[in-house]
Amino acid sequence: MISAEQLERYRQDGFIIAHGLFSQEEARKYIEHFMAMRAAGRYPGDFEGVDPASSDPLKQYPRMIHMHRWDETSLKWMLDARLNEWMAALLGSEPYAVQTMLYFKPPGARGQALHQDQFYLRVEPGTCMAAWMALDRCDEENGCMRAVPGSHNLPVLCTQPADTRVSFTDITVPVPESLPAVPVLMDPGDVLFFNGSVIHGSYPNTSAGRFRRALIGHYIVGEAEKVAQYYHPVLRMDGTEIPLGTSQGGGPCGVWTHENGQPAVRLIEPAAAAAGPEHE
Ligand SMILES: O=C(O)CCC(=O)C(=O)O
Repeated sequence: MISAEQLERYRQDGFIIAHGLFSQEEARKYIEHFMAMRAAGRYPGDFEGVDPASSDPLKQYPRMIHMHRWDETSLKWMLDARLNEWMAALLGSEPYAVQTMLYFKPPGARGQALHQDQFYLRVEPGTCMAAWMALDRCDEENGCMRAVPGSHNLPVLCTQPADTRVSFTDITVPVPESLPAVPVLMDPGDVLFFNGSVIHGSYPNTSAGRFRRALIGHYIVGEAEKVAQYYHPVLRMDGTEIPLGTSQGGGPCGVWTHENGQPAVRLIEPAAAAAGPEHE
């Protein structure tokens, strides 16, 4: 169960690791399951964000998206009571489940540039929540997650082109030097929870032979009325479907400025900001 200290940490940073929420043995079984599935064939969404003409290691191990729509193991994991209990404690009520993803991140693979999930999910009202479970030990060498503490109350920021030599996605959000994205070190079975405003991403896997596999669920707050089209159908945590509306992209986005010598964010109209893709 989540402690008062962990809740306070989440309130301050916008993210928290539930250490050992799943066992190392469970993580090992998920690795076996998804590696076998990856080897067995192709799935919808495989090559989104990956140039199939390149020699990118991600071409051999593209991430999987929305597996819960066709894989029972993924569906069961997404709705697992342990994830629900943590998110209900962090959010104040049970979330709805909208997405699963499996990142293989083999040695040599690029990372994913810093971004905010709410840019893609467009939850209204409220925000989204990620449950990011490490299947391998994740550290700086194999491109662990990075997150900016305290970014959880920011609005959706305006995006910029990313450096695609180190990121397989092509947009990013800038962060002031005084707000570094800190490495999030995790062991197999640990779950990182973070809300939709938290600026996060990862650098390349520079290890010689270590994968950095992660099983990821995206959820939305229980009071939400709308989410972007790509994330429908929306499921309650008992697996039943709940009809929600569809949100549209656009609207003002934030740019960094300074107030009293501290970084602050000012909202500008979307015409002045770069357009982005419709989903992650
Ligand atoms: O695993 C990563 O490197 C990034 C994952 C991510 O950005 C996400 O789950 O939203």
